[in-house]
Amino acid sequence: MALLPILEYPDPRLHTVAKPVQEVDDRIRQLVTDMAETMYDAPGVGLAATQVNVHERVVVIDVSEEANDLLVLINPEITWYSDEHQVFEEGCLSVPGVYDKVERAAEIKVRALNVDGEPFEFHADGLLAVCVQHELDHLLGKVFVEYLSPLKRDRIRTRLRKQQREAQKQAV
Ligand code: GNR
Ligand code: NI
Repeated sequence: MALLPILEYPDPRLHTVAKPVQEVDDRIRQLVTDMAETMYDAPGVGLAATQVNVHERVVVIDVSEEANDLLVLINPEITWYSDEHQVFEEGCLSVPGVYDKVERAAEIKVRALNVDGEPFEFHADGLLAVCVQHELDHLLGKVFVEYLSPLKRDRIRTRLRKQQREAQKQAV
């Protein structure tokens, strides 16, 4: 078990495009275990491998109230998007302290592999649909602030850079 460090915007590694997992083996299962521990510790409702600097298509999600219903998505694909959209106030563990509205499909269908390498499919709406789309964006190297205006994004970038400099000074 290990907590993994989370990359923070505007780290350029967050824009890496993840590769498909070739084989769901013990290495991937260990990554899933560590990612789940990191997500619950944060705490967050999702985490993409990209955020822990592993550029393979692995996601963990838990949107349950009790944080006891782990969903593991390996090589996930969204196979259907509803025409209807919803606006949701999003946050991201890689963009600490920033929350803003993002419009996405209200419902989706998802296909993925589980930790045994078996394919499964599900339908998602509400927070789960938001979260799956947010995490799959991470795997494509996209962070939610890229949906905001260039002005907002610039301000966020400047603010986070300053925060990171201050934190670095504290650490020395
Ligand atoms: O913990 C998280 N909460 C959240 C809230 C609204 C929309 C998306 C999210 S995902 C985020 C965790 C995270 O950064 N995942 O990549
Ligand atoms: Ni995120």
